[in-house]
Amino acid sequence: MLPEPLYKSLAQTLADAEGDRREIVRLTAEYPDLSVEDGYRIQDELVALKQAQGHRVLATKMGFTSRAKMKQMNVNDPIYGHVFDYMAVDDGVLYLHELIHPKVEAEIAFVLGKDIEGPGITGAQVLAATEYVLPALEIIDSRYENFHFTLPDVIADNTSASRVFLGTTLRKPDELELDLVGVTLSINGELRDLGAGAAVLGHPAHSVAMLANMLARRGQKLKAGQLILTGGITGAHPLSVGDLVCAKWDGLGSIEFVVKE
Ligand code: OOG
Ligand code: MG
Repeated sequence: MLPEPLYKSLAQTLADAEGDRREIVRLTAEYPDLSVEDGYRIQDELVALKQAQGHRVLATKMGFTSRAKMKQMNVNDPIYGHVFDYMAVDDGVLYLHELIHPKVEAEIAFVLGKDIEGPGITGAQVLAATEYVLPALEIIDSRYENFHFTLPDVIADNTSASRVFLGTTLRKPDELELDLVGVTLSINGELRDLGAGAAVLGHPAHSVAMLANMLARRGQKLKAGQLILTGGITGAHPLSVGDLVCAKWDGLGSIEFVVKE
């Protein structure tokens, strides 16, 4: 536990780093005892701060739900965070001057048709409550130097949430075998990464179930209409000016964007 006012001031430090596009040293360098619970308390303050600025939560996101991501970032536990409305990009252009050191990863997103309240939620219950699924490319942009962080740090930093591109192909979950949906991620016509839905906890619906169960521990639930990113199927790939990024999902269409200065 940290002294109460520190949660807010650390959230402000992270928000300032995002606003100033400046890397900071991970919080655990100064507060080595920071716990996962502390991380979520700071994240809560960050959400409150953004909402006070007039921003809205657009989606809830899961992170570190695939082996590819856990291995890449050297962590073992799934985490959740929030994607705000200002993070959605809809003109196919990612501007690097707005960001620090962004990376792209391919995901599958869910939109719920019914509320889901844990604990004890299963993937089958999630699928029964899902209105549709769609593809998403998440842009993560850790506010920490070189993406160096521990689990409490990255939770406090809202799980590196930065931008999102949502696909326009919506499918009912029973129209696809989501675990078998293949995805390819190419940059400048060159295949960079690939995977299948099963990379995410065996099935992306398990990620939503886990989120519902994690939220239940904090007395929260998932609501009808809620958008959820289930976590990177592929690893995350750094971006440079001029890159043309194209990802394709079997049965869920594709998403393309260009990276500009
Ligand atoms: C944290 C974000 C993780 C995912 O899909 O695994 C994440 C990070 O890798 O910086 O969004
Ligand atoms: Mg992600």
